[in-house]
Amino acid sequence: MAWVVAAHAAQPARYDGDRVVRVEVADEAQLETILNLTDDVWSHEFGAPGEIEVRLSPAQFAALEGLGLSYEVMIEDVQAAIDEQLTPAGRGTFDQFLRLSQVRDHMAALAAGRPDLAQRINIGPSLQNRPLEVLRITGPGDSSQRPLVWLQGCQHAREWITVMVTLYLADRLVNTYDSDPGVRALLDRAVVCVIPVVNPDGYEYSWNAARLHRKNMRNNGNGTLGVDLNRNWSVAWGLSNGSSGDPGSETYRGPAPFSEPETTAVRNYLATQSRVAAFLDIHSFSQLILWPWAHQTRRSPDNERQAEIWYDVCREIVDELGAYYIANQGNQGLYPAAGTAVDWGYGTYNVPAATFELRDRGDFGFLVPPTQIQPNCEEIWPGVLRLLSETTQPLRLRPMPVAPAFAAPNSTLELTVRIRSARAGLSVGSVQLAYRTDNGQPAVVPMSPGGCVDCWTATIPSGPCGTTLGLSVSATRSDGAVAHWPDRAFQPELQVPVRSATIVSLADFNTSNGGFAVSGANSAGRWVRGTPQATFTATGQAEPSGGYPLGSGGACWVTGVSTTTDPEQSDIDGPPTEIVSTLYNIAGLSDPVVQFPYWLYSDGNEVLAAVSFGTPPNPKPLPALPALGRWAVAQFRVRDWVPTGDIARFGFFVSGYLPGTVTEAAIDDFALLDLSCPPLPGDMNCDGFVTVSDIGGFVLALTDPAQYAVVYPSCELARGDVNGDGFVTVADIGVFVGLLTMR
Ligand code: 0X9
Ligand code: ZN
Repeated sequence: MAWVVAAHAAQPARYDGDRVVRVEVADEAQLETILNLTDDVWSHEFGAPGEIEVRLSPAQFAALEGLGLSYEVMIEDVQAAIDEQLTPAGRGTFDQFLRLSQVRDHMAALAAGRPDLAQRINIGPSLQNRPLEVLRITGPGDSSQRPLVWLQGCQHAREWITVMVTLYLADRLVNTYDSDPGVRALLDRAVVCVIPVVNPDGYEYSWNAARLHRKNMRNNGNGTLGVDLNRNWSVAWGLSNGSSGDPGSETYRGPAPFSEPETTAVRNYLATQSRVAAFLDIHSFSQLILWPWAHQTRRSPDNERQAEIWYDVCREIVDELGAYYIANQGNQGLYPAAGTAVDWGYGTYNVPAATFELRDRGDFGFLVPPTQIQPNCEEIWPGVLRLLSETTQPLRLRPMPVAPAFAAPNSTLELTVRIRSARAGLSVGSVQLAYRTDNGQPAVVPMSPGGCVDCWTATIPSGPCGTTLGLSVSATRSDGAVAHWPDRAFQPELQVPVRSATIVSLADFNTSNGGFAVSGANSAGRWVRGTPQATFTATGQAEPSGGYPLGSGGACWVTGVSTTTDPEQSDIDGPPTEIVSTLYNIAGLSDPVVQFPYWLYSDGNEVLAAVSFGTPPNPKPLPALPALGRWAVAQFRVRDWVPTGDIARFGFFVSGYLPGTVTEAAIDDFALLDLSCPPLPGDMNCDGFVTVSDIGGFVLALTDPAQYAVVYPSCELARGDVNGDGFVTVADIGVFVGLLTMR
């Protein structure tokens, strides 16, 4: 390998004429041939048949050409791309890649500028005796008991963008504390520790000697250099499926867990902290969010919780092209990796943990140009805020199954929230729902246990059409800890429009597929349209007894119709099975909502995830739907998910890997609704009420309809037809006066 030699040379290794090539391989033999050609593999997912991205020297490239495989050149000249990386895109801090010394200077400046918020801590040294510097960021006061979120970048030397994004997160937290009340509230209750460069020796080496160096700088004694720090952590360390015992390998795990000072320093520092609340390990590239386990396909016992949080984080992160990152359990989203930081963070602290893979999707790979630094920083920021919000409250509150998208006018709204806490201690009266109409005075009602496990529920009046209900829940644990939903740091209340819903389209799946089609390779338990056949496990009902509503529901989409009473017989076993809708045109709708009853049963922490697509191929993940083991109705306000564009597409994904567990899902009565308020007779100025302020409009409607249209451009003249005879005439006066005096 060129860079091993370069370690001892004065000049940096050069990659003139090297290419990064995406090769199509039809079988294992062809894959093997490519892997024998080079061990610098750039792609994160590869297998045969499929594609693999590799870096090839001119000689290796010539050899490839001799093989007759089809390929696509991603980077024409690796050295030119490297040179491009060194050309700043502008004069700002985040318009260029910073050297280690500049990163340290910037951290020092942040700490010096705001000693009340940021503290620089050396948790090192590294193997070559460089300080491992952490910025510990938190609001004034005693922070020793605050939940701590760990953000680390650059375990892998060549992943330069991770240094910049991680530094940016620290910078923005410190610099917006004064101006952003959300950031202030967060930092007043939590500690954020940021370490932009876990592998400073390797990072320096990638600047000085070998741009594409990955590992640390351990001299392995046999002429090879470096341990892969992300295979050196203790959880699942040493597995040969996902790490290597060969010192020459790019995934060499080292001689023992925590053999390296860099991983050891992180472990030792966190061991001194009272409450680790989340762990984020930032890498590049591929635009992925991967939660544990990385080392095995088997879901972790907390898979549902991890999925909930990381889908939420993922939804906040949208790149310039409008594309979302993809969130997945690590081993399914990528190859297996053993001894990783993410598995250690989760395995040790039992908290939300993830590997981020930042930009890009493979055009430049590790060599993303400086013009992408700033956008990458900005797109990650809201995701990290969301992570901080969800992991630093003492209790986790979540609407069930999802937040209501609307409330029917002059009716009632039932709200259910699930509240989970590390400790018990919620009693009746300790959970309260505050609600108000528009900006009126809030009323407070106690919520009572019910609806689902750990759930609390309350029913409130909705109010007149056209108004907005503001909802918020507070829960006080017996030890005094208080948590709010929504998180007060960001949003004082959930805004629910009070509107009438009209059905734009409804697919009941009784006689047709309703525009949905199956895709994906799953064999057992694939989606199928049919009439479910109840099955039961020891803990609940796996497959529903029929479509929704029970009794007269007919057929629906279900993940395999059982033909026996064995719950294992037609459940999902394997990778996700997927149904995707036809395209829906939502252009003319004022406030589209999708609504569907779903069934999800799991005894193995599986989740049902739905995605909506704007204009394909930019899927935005919807919240993970909770597995309730019964029919429940979910609604989504489409404009929350597809903010612009006329075309939407919806999909349902569900998977069930865990051996010996049962996972079943069903979808029925998929409806597209539109929200509006029918015109209120006599409400001539469209303020939602009939009052004396409507008299002017009413008179105008009678005497000068054309002028009425000018003065009230968004109101309908027909509102003046209060007697309902189809015309606005003097015959309406009596009824109008009656409406006024009634109020
Ligand atoms: O292999 C790694 O260490 C990470 N990818 S990278 O290209 N940045 O090296 C991924 C670690 C997490 N892996 C899985 N979840 N499978
Ligand atoms: Zn990496």
